[in-house]
Amino acid sequence: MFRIPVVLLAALPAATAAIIPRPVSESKTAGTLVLPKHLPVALPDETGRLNARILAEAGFFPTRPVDPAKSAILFVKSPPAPESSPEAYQLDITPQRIVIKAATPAGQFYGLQSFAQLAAATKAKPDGTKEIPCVSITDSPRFAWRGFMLDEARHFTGEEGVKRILDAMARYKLNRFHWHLTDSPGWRIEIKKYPKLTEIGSRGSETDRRPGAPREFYTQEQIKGIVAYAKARAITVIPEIDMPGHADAAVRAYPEHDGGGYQKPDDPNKWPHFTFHPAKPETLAFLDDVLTEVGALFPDAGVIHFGGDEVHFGWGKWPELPDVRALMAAENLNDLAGVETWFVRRMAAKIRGLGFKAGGWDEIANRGLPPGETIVWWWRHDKPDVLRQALASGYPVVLTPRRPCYLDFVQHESHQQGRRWDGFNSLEDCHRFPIDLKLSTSEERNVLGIQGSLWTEAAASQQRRDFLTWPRLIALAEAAWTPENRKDFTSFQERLKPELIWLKNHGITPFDPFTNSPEITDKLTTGDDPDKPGPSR
Ligand code: TNX
Repeated sequence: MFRIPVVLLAALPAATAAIIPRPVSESKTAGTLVLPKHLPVALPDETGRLNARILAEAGFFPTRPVDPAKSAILFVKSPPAPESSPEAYQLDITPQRIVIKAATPAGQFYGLQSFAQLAAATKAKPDGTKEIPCVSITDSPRFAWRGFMLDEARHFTGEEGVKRILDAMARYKLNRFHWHLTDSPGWRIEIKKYPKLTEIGSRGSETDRRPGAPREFYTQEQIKGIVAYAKARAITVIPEIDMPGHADAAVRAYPEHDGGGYQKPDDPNKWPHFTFHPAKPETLAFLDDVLTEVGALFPDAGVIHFGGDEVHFGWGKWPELPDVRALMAAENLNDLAGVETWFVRRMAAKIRGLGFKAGGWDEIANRGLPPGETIVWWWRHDKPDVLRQALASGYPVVLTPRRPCYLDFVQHESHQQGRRWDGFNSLEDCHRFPIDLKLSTSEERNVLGIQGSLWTEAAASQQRRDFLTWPRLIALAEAAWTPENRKDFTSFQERLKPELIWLKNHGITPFDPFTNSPEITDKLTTGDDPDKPGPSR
């Protein structure tokens, strides 16, 4: 049995270490390991300081040993096993030392994170030493993609908040940060060739439409810093530049690229310039230039997400545009869906030409894009056939259906602000996902993984964004990592309790499902939701 705080002891089943996400296998081995507070440890150089901080949080002051062979933690680079994930690790706590075996820096990092969580749960003795029961943990993720999407366009988070998120993601072995950087209210990424995108397009938010609102965006230097910060934590940052819809902010800066939009009867500001012009050569060249700069900023992303969602809401003006008419005639396109397909193929080809896979929301799944070079994000939970068809066509799919993966949905029946759609997204729903999809073995092979997505129309403050994200993102992290036969919601809840404190110590105040802490709401006009049938909320 592990030594963990007495409050938790009673409820935990045997051989459940205080680790989230729950490892694939753990077995108790003989003896205990006694560790001094001043832990002699030779840490891998690249991430030495970060790893030292992680150990410090677990109650140790790491010191460099004179003889590296005497290190309390031994990092062993094992050869990658053919069938195993590159993120796999083995953590052995023996009476002599801790041994972390992994084929990659990510695996090493996860082994250390698991050890740190486990050690943090072991109380120090009065002399500062910790006595840790020996254990052998073998672990690897169920899914390669364990993600979080942040919508920066509706309300801006900024560098400090993003780094806080990345720290917490790393703790729960989440490895993809999908950065929704552009949308109708704001453009958040500096593009050197088109400075007005940030001079004009970055002003304002969902709830602040003043043309003179402050600019909120990331400079290219900040982006490089955040990408490196993420990389040190085994997280890949995936940029999203949404097109041809959700383009109002860019079009505000460069009206010559306007493809028209739609007018909401109750709000004339929403969103009359929703689309980029889908057929004008200058607009296509402009988008090519934007994607080229984006590609250079995210060299390791592997995929550039180019949106592709909800286009038909805003294409009403397309038939009036001479370039669209000319394109339809030249390419034999019968309708606007054909124009959309043409545009999607055109931009996906550009992205592939830059050396990336092209990623998009599930509307791109039936446009004949090459499965080996395309990634589909399934989001329309009410269209399971779209998921099935995408998987059957061979597309790798990221699962982020509104139910239960959208974090702008409410998480407790008592909550008043946020979305509902045939119910809401409870902590348990997040943890349970994706079993109810009944994925076949062959379907699951094409599922890249799971992602929690935070849309921020109804989240103007950092406090509210944190409240919506946590702790549900931890439940999704366990859903994405832990195999079905090791998932247990009761055990999860017990292991979650100390994490609420960890989050608070890191400047994040989560919803507390155990006390049903008061809902954190923002004063705002509620967000745009053109896709939802019937009354909006
Ligand atoms: C749909 S998800 C959208 C977003 C909204 C979200 C609100 C997707 C691809 N499009 O633009 O923010 O719903 O929940």
